[in-house]
Amino acid sequence: MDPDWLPFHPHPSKPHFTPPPGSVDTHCHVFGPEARFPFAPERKYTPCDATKEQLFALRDYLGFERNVIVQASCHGNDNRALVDALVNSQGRARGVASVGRDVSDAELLAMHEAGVRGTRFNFVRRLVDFTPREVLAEIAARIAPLGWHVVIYFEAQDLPELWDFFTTLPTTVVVDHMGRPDVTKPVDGPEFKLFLKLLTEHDNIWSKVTCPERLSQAGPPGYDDVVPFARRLVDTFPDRVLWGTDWPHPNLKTHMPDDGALVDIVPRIATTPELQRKLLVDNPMRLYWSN
Ligand code: 0GY
Repeated sequence: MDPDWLPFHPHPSKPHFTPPPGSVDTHCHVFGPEARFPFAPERKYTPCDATKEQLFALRDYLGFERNVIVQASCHGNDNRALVDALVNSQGRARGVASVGRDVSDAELLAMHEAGVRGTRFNFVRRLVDFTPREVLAEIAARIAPLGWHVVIYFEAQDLPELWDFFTTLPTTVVVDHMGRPDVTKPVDGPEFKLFLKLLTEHDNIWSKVTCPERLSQAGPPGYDDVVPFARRLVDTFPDRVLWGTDWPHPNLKTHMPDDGALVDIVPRIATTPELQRKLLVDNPMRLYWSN
């Protein structure tokens, strides 16, 4: 693993908040194990192993029932570790894969069988090499008939340039980590307003209200500066938001979050039992377990 790699928290606290029955952690990853599922040669970082067994143990410990495992860039378009986790989850995990234009229809179908329901387009330059938009559009058109959606990962300053591409995608579109806002700017400022406008004008676009530990300047345990951004999204678009831990938290440089403390942020961003149920159960079940 990279010399400055921060491994995930070895002993997270037990959350005070009890997730409603059937809760889904919709953003988490598996890494390797490298000896069985080597990392991709084109990767931009080399993490520690983070296995399916460790992920499922954390799921149970935190009081969740299901996972959505998102292909991480360190595995490139090699989805074997992801698929292995899905098929060994007793139906309790779905996946978001990463595919290239060379993927065959048979491979897509096999991934669907295993539990994949989406593909991820990553626009964060430190994580992936550039893929031309027409290639991504071609992939989106191929996965749409399967009922899959597209997960997009980008940074807030790039939204204006990416807007036309995102708004012409033919599927449901899920934005990772609230479009990575700069939370030192006001929640009512022009940058986050543009992101709210994206969801207001396009009802096929959803947002994950994830990663306070990645976005915060205030830091743990409360990540107070991120809460208003997530809360605004949950209040405004209660049927199009998802929550996840982001375990095992790749590429954090300052600290490793306590996953139990992350769960305790949920009632601060989804402030009623109804909003909590939509965020943790109804929305993910509709998107990942209905086909
Ligand atoms: C995340 C965030 C990051 C990494 C990846 O695919 C990835 O490698 O998504 C990041 O470094 O911001 O969602 O896990």
